[in-house]
Amino acid sequence: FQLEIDLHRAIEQQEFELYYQSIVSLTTARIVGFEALVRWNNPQYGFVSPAEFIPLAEETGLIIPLGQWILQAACQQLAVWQAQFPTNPPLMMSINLSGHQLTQCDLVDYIEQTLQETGLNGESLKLEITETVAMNDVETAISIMLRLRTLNLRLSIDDFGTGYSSLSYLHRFPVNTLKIDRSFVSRMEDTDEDAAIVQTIIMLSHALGMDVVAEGVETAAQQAKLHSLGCEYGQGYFFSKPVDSKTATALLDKQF
Ligand code: G
Ligand code: G
Ligand code: NA
Ligand code: MN
Repeated sequence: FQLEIDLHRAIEQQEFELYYQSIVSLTTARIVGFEALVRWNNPQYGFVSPAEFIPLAEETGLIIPLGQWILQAACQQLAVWQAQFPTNPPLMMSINLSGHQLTQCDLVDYIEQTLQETGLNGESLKLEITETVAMNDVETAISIMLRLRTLNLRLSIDDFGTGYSSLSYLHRFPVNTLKIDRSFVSRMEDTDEDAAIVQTIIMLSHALGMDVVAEGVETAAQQAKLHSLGCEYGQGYFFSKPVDSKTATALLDKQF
C-alpha cells in the first residue's frame, strides 16, 4: 500500500528514468535500435526493479499514466537520436506494452498524438507485447494489433516460447518480429535439444514472414551460432546492458 502511494507520487516527482538496451544486427554488428526499459529511483527505497513495480502499476491502474510517460520519453529520445545519427533505415525504439495498456481504449489515439508531437514515423516504433498477454484474449489482441498497424507501427511478440501459443493463432497476429526468450538462448549451447528449439523458432518466424530478435545474448559463441541459424538481430549483455541515455548515445557515437 505504501509502495502504491509512493508510485503515485513518483510520477509527479519524475523519479522514473528510461534505460536503453541496444538491439544489434547480427549481420552488420551495428546497432539498429534500442529497447526502452523503465527504472525507478526512489529516494527512500533506492532502486526498485520494474519486475516489482510494473505488476503493481498494472493492478492499480497507474500503468496508464506511467505508460504514457514512458512512450513520450522514449519517442523524444528517439527523435533526438534519429537527427543526430541518421541511418537507413532509421534507428528504431522498442517499447513494452503491458496487458492493461493494450486494452486501454485511447491507446491508438495517444500513440498517434505522440508520433505527431515528436515528428516520428510509426515505422520507427516497435511495440512489444508478451506472448502471454497476446494469447490471453486472442481475438481482442488481434483487433487492437490491426488498429495499431494502421499507424504503421511495428509489433513484436516478446518472451516467445514461455507462454502457451497455439501455432494456429500465431500466424493471425499481424506482427513483424518474434523475440526468442532469453531462457532458450542461455541454454542453446548446453544440449542439442535446446539448440533445436532455437532453430525451430527462427524457422517458424521466417515461414510466417517475421524476423527474429534473440534476447539474452551473453557470449560470442551464442552470437555466432544465432547468426549461423539465420537470426537477424541480437540483444543482451554481450552487446550492452540496459544503460542511461548518455551512455547509449556514446554507443551510437562509437559506431558512427
Ligand atoms: O529491465 P528489466 O530486465 O529489469 O525488466 C524487468 C521486467 O520489467 C521485464 O519483464 C520488462 O519487460 C519489464 N519492463 C521494463 N520496462 C518496462 C516498461 O517500460 N513497460 C512495461 N510494461 N514493462 C517493462
Ligand atoms: O521481459 P523483457 O524481455 O522485456 O525483459 C528484459 C529484461 O532482460 C530486462 O530486465 C533486462 O535487464 C534483462 N536482460 C537483458 N539482456 C540480458 C542478458 O543478456 N542476460 C540476462 N540475464 N538478462 C538480460
Ligand atoms: Na521486452
Ligand atoms: Mn522479453
